[in-house]
Amino acid sequence: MTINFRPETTLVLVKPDGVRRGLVGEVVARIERKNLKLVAMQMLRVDEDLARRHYSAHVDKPFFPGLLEFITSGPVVALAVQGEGAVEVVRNLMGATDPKKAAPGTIRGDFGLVVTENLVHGSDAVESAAHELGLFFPELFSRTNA
Ligand code: D4T
Repeated sequence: MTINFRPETTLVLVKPDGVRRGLVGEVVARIERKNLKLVAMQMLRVDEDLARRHYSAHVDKPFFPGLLEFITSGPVVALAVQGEGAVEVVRNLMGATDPKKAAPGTIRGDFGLVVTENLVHGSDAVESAAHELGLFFPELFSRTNA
């Protein structure tokens, strides 16, 4: 089975801190009540290879080693989320990268405190969403249906 990338589709991760703190349902509920559609969902452990692919833009950043250790530290929940403007809508639901600056009412604003444990990931553009959906759901999303 494959899933079409249209309507616009984005990748959301509930990161290891979000899973450890029991916030999977909270994140899913916020996505659903926004009337976005959940089209795939999987709990998995991110290994070092997947982490390096997913965070390839950050390999040279000083925080990369810590980021690698964190994202591989426990299971994550990957979600494929669909709807008009899904990429931007999800980023707005999540709030700013640094939870200290994230507005109250957003996921990071309501539940996060430090940037190294910011609970969720959402693709930052339609193009990166296609790439990331292929990484986390290779059987469902491939470049051929992008
Ligand atoms: P992700 O990619 O997790 O959705 O986060 P953002 O898109 O909002 O932010 P990002 O790509 O700039 O950062 C990726 C990831 O690295 C962590 N991080 C970030 C960190 O540990 N220390 C830092 O100083 C920064 C800037 C948090 C998110």
